[in-house]
Order: sequence, then structure tokens, then C-alpha cells
Amino acid sequence: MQPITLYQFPISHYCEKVRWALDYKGVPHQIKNLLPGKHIEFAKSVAQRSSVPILQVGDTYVQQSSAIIDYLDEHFPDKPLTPADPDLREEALKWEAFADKDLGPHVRRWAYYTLLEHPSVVLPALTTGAPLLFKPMFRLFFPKVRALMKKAMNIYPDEAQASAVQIDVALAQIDEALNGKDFLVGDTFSRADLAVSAMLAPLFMPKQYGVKWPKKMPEPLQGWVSARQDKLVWAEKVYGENR
Ligand SMILES: N[C@@H](CCC(=O)N[C@@H](CS)C(=O)NCC(=O)O)C(=O)O
Repeated sequence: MQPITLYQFPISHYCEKVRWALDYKGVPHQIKNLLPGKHIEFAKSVAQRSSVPILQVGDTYVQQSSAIIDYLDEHFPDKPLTPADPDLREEALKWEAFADKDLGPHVRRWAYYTLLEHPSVVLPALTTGAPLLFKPMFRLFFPKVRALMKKAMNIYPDEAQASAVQIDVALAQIDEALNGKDFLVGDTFSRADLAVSAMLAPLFMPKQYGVKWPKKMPEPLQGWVSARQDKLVWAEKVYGENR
């Protein structure tokens, strides 16, 4: 079998989505953590955009978490994440696109909006898996990195508040679709459940994610999350049973 490598950031929920898919399907792989900033040169040398996750299989590089799951299901068909039935497949892909576009960026912006103001909380998570020497350097340059992150992800007050509203809209849609069921599509775990739960994961910080989460989120984020606990229990359960 060709060697498989996942290039990633440990803190990224899109990378977590792929880590989960790889682990769930039992695909042997190694993980290479890229340094934020430095990742651009590498990513652009092997793929179209600068984003991670990127999966390397031999000479093939696959970018975008959904394309990676397509690739994994095609080449490692055991424990499929994509439903075989065409209608259910379409539904699952819709939920995944919803997770990737309408949920992931909003959770990221809303969480970072508070977390970036608490370096002691966010730095251990941001530098999980980084070389030892990198950590004090990252700490030193953090104010600059933070400004770049805010600019890149639009982490400003109005945009962050708008993202919080979007998360509530998404949580209501998920709740309505589930209507007490265990799975979003059909009666088995699929990429729909995986994608939505991975995009929500930074809000409930599951240990399976593998980063150094704080014991509690700083306020006002913790209070905001606690008030939505009833809407997050499903994703926590999905983690507990499938991750
Ligand atoms: N739609 C992409 C989103 C990936 C994404 O947003 N990755 C972020 C980390 S969470 C990233 O690499 N940001 C840096 C960059 O784009 O250069 C996917 O599903 O893979």
C-alpha cells in the first residue's frame, strides 16, 4: 500500500473531520503538522489553494475535506461514509456542504472571537504538536499572528455576532431535521453526521479531537455554549459513539 500522509493543523475542525474519517475507516496514515503561515508555500506547491487538510497518497495530493472523504470512500470502501442509495447520498452530501459552508466558518469565527483575546487559553491549542522551539517563538509573535488571523477570517465584532446568529440558525435546522433521531440521513452514521459534528466540536471540545483544550472556555463564550447545551448533546453523542 502507498504511504498516506495527512498535512494539517491540529486545531482545525476541517482537519479533525478528515482525522475522524481516516480513524473511522481504519486507514493507516501518518500526520504532518504544518506551521500556520509556513503552510502556504507547501500547500500551493502541491495543490490549488493554501488550505489544509491535504491528504497525500503516493504521488497524489487531495485537498478539501469533502474531496478527501470522496477519495477515502472510493479507495477504502470498508465502513463507507457515503450512503449507497442515490437519494440518501445526495442528502448526505447536502448536509456536508451545509456543515462546511454554513457552519464551519461561523463556529471558527465565533470561537476565535473570544479565544484570541485569551492567549494563555488559545496558545496551547494553537501550538499542539508544534516543535518545542516553535512554541516560545509563536508566543512572541502572537499579537502579529492574531492580527493576521482576524483579517483572514474576518474576526471582528459585527461579523462575529452575525456568526453567532448563524450558528443558532444552523443548530435549529439540525434539531428540526433530527427530530429525536440518531442520524441526519437514513438510519446509519454517515459523512453528514461526521461533518456536522466535527464542525460543532470546538464548542464542546471532545477529547477525541486531540488538542489541548482549556478546562472551560473563557467568558462570554462558555456562557453562550452552556445556554445551547441541549442543542449540542446530539453531536457529543455522535462523537462518543463513532469517534
Ligand atoms: N473547505 C475547506 C476548508 C479548509 C479550511 O478552511 N482550512 C483552514 C484551517 S481551518 C486553512 O487551511 N486556513 C489557512 C489557509 O487557507 O491558508 C475544507 O473543507 O478542507
